[in-house]
Amino acid sequence: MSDDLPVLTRKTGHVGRITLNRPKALHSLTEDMCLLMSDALQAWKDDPEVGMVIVDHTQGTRGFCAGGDIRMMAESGKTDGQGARDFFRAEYRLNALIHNFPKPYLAILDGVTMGGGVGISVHGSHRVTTENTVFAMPETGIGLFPDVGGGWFLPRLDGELGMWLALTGARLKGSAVSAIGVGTHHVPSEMIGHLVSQFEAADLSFEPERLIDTILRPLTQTVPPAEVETYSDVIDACFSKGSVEEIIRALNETSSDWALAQVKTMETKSPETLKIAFRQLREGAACETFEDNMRMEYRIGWRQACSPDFQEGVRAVIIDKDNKPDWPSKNLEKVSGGHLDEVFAPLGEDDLTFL
Ligand code: QUE
Repeated sequence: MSDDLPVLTRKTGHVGRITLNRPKALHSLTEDMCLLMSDALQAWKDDPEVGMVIVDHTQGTRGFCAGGDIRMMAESGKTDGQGARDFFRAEYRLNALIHNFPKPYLAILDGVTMGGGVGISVHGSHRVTTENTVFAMPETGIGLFPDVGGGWFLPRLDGELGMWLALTGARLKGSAVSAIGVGTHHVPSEMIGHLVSQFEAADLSFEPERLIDTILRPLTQTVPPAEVETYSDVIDACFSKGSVEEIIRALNETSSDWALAQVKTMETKSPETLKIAFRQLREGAACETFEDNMRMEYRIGWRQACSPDFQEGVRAVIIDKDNKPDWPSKNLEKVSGGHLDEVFAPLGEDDLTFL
């Protein structure tokens, strides 16, 4: 193991350890990081010495994983977008590997967990949150869409919570992330070191699931309902509508200040990707397999890599940081169904295949 790799992998006891190590970019994922993680998981899948996998980030650094290599993708999108597509392919294959991983896979979300960071955690069996967890799927704010399996897990959260998260990019903090089921266990940050040591010292060769549960239980706090759950009725009534325009109309027709604030937030997002995300979540809800959903997302990503909205979103939020995108797609009315059909169309020979 070399300390300067962007992902550190090693076996300690019966635990396969993956530690994200790109602190300057809040551990956001590059294609190399996805490939390193995939190689480790492939090796550990059938390794009898490995009873579980733990994913975390280097101690003393901020963030669990802030997303993907957005600057690279935007640069690539200025030309043919091939670099972005190669990244998506590596990342989505990793997401599927985690979804299908046959052993306990525990991610420690002790910091910012957005986009790509959600994709390497939410599809595993165990997700530990702490008071430092900040969760979001913020992609519609940069002209991307809530990928990494968002089409799969978001519509499978309670009611229309996932549609709300996708369209507003809302951030949830601390125990709220476990309250809505994105996390499975809420543990104080100061106990994480102790938690990992216990896994490392455990004999996981027999019934690892039960032993992991026994270790986690005494450190897990019961969590109060998330504040957003106060608004479940409004969310379910409005975000269940048949289009983004109808959702906005329904929110505007309520007398709730909270609902109006959601409209204001959605008005700052890319109109093109609001409509893409809406259709992605509805189609993802109907997908029978995770792989079908990822194939859909790869089709979208393939086109969106070269979208002018993506260029402008990255300029406004990541590069210039003025947070004032002037979206080329203009407004919801101008984003046609025909354009969406093109974004979602099969890629023929280029369709994503899973090994
Ligand atoms: C949407 C995104 C990302 C984002 C902000 C968004 C994303 C991402 C980052 C990010 C944040 C801090 C860093 C960094 C990247 O921000 O994917 O390198 O230091 O990686 O609104 O999708």
